[in-house]
Amino acid sequence: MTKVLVTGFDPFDNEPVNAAWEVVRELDGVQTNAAEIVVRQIPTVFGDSISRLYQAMDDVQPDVIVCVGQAGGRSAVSVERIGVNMSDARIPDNNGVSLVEAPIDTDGADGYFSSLPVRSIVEAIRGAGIPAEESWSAGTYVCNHLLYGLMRRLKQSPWAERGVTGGFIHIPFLPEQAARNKNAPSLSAELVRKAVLIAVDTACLK
Ligand code: PCA
Repeated sequence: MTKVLVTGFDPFDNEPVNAAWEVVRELDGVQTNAAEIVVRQIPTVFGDSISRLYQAMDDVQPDVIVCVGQAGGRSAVSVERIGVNMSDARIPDNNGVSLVEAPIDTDGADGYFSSLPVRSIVEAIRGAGIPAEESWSAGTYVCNHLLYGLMRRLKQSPWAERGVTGGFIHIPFLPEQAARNKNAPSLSAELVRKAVLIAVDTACLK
């Protein structure tokens, strides 16, 4: 059975909930056809988000890692292609830190691609009747920061030798959030949870 670490963030930017956490929190301990899921929460904080993820990876020793974040304003489940070596935030993180044009790793590569089967995941989610898309930008806030940190580590020992794969999925607001944010699109937690499970199984079967 493939062990999958799924993460979601705590609320940020004055929202009382984070759609990603509401969706993934209920997946802890769930077994699918292909996977055994362990869920961890990640703080919406530069730096700490990456160290918390690394801690979770060391504890759980997963074969696959799927990080999930909220992208208010997007209308589909967005499977991210790449994390870039730049933090440039419109709003401070949950520790009050604002980063502007700040490299994540001054010696690091410009970007790292997700190693999830992005195209197959998007097709499988759409096949289940849930809107999904490939995305070529995870933004320049904490989600991109985490994706960059994840993929940088998966290139290193022992993760690379073990063939551990990972990547990032952005999700729209929940309906209750869209009700407070004028004209924002939304998807229900149930649908997005189904999409995340499809992503997990598709990643495990590849
Ligand atoms: N979304 C933010 C950070 C935390 C989250 O859920 C982002 O898109 O960067």
